[in-house]
Amino acid sequence: MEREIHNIVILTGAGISAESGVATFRGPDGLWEGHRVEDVATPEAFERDPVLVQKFYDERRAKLKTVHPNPAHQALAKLDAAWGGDLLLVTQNVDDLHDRAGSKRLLHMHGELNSAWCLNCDARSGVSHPLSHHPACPHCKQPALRPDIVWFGEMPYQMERIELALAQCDLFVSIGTSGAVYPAAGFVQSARHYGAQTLEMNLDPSEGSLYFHESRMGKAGELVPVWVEEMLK
Ligand code: BV8
Repeated sequence: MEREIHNIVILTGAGISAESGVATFRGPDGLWEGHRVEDVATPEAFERDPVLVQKFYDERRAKLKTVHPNPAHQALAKLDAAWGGDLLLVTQNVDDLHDRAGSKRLLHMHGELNSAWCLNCDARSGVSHPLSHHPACPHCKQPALRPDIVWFGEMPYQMERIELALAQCDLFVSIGTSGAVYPAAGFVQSARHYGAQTLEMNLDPSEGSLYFHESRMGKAGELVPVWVEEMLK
C-alpha cells in the first residue's frame, strides 16, 4: 500500500545538465574535460598542482555563462514553487542551472563553481575573477581562495539536513546520476529504509537501479516535465 506523498527528496547529478551542454563526469573515454578526475578533483591534486586545478575550475566556471537551464531544470523549479508539502532538491552538480531555473528549496552537496572558499579566513564569497589569478579574498584581503567544491575525500555539505529529509520523505527521486559516488549513491537505500517510494529517471540504468521501485529510462529533458505534471495533477 503506497502511502500519501507529502514530502519529496530529489537528487540530481550531471545527467540533468547534459542537455544544457554541460559535460558529464563519466564519458566514454573516462576523461572529464580532458583530465582524469583524480588529477583535478582531490585536495592532493590541488596541493600538487594548484594552477592546473584552479584553471580547470576557471574554465568550467567560464563555460557556465554559455549554457542555460533545460526543461528538466525548469520543471523541477515549477514543482518547487507549487508543491505544498516538504520538498528538498539535493544536487551533486556544481553548476548554477537549478538556481537560474528558479529552484528555491535547493542544496549543493558538492559545492558550487560560483563560490570561492578562503583558506585564510574560511569565508565563502562569489567569484568575480579567475581564481588562477590569485584574487584577494573580499573578507580578509589575502590571496588564499580555493574553489568552494567538495573534492574526493572531503565531506559533502549539509549531510545532517539531507539525512533528516531522507528520513521524513515519502518519495525519493534520483535524476541523471550514475550512482557511482558516495554518500549520494547511498541515499536511495536510506530512503527505502524509512519506507519511502523510490523513482529513478536516467538515460541508462545506474549502479543503484536495483534499489528503485520504479525506473524510467530516457532523457531528463523529456521525462522530468512529464513526471512533474503527474505530481501536480
Ligand atoms: C567522502 C565535485 C569521506 C567535483 C564531486 C577512496 C578514497 C577516498 C574516498 C573514497 C575512496 N573510495 C570511495 C570513496 C568515497 C568517494 C567515492 O564515492 N568515490 C567513488 C568514485 C568510488 N566519495 C567521496 O570522496 C566523497 N566524500 O566520502 O568523504 C569523509 C568522511 C568523513 C570525513 C571526511 C570525509 C565526496 C564525493 C564528492 C566528490 N566531488 N563533485 C567537481 O564537480 O569538480 S563528485 C562528482 O561525481 C560530481 O559531483 C558528480 O555529480 C558526481 C557523480 O557523478 P554523476 O553526477 O552521477 O555524473 P556521471 O557522469 O557519473 O553520471 C551521469 C549520469 O547521467 C549517467 O548515469 C548517464 O547515464 C546519465 N545521463 C547522461 N545524459 C543524460 C542522463 N540522464 C538523463 N538525461 C540525460 N540527458
